[in-house]
Amino acid sequence: MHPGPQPNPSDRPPWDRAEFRFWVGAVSFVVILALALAIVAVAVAQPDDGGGGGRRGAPAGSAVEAFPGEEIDVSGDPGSRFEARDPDAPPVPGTPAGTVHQVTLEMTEEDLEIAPGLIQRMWTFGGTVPGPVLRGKLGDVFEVTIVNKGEIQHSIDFHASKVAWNVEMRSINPGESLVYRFEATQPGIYMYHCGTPPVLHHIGNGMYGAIIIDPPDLAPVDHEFVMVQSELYSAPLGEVASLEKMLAEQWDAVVFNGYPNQYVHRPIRVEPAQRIRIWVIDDGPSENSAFHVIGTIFDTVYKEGGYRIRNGTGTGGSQALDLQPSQGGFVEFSFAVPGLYPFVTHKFASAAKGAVGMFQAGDVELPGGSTGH
Ligand SMILES: [Cu+2]
Repeated sequence: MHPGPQPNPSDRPPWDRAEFRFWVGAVSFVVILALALAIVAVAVAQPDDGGGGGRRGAPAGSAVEAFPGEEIDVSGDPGSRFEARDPDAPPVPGTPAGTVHQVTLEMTEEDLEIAPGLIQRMWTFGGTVPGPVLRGKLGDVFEVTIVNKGEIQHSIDFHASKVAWNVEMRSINPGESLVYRFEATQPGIYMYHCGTPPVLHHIGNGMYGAIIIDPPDLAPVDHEFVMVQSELYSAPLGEVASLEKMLAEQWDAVVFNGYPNQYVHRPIRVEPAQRIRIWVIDDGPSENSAFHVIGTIFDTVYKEGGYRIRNGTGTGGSQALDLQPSQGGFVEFSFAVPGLYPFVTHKFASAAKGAVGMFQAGDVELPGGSTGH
């Protein structure tokens, strides 16, 4: 059987020739590759900030120039409406052990003035940075209801608790709430914070606070204060700070209770010879603390659940309470004579960025610009 005539290749239309198909394929491949590279380049130039806004399009290159942001003027004066955060510790609970503390913490995303002239979008517990200080005794139960009023997921992690990370500490969606219940079994001052990934971003944007569980034999004092040390990361008006800036450890300020130098602007009034206790916690997220009060010596230091030295037991003096992020304790001391007594983290690069406060012991003149607390 004779086969039929074979078609002559040159008789085919041009788009059906092997040579033509090869070149169409090659050109398509190059175009698709170029498009893919362009998409990758744009993605790298605009790192995702974790879903909360933040600065975009930071140029690559020098780490310092990558985050121009807003300047924090730590030496600037706060506006006339500024109110220093109350530095007093919550009162020692007079309730019997086993008391159930029912607390509701709304998790919000709102614009706050975090430094003189700087308003930015912060993520909060209870509308403030830091969140409220909680306090209880051994055996007390905390029933904390978190309510997500924000636009992204949040959660809470109490370092004072022994609970399952995947249960109580789970992230909840906007509009949802969760009850986080735990019993206080070991004394100390503990950090709490949002644990939603990236955790660094949620802590760095304001979601942290402190809870005090009193040691059973806590001595009475004349004044009891709380200082939460943390870093501030600046961002343009109404935006959250970028995760990249936090990863690079480029904080713009280091602060006690959320605002640079606030107790220099509003010194804390005490009297000479009064016994003073300061609970201190380093909520970071990344910088350490060497808490020091200028002009006195600590005779009692309690750090991470135990006394290092204790008044009247023949031990020496202490000059600084050293804390890594998420560590805490308290110091006790008095002022010998009337005067002004600054307190700092003795890591002076941080003190120069806002981690300074002032005690006014007795009726002494305040520096210019200070008004007393
Ligand atoms: Cu959060």
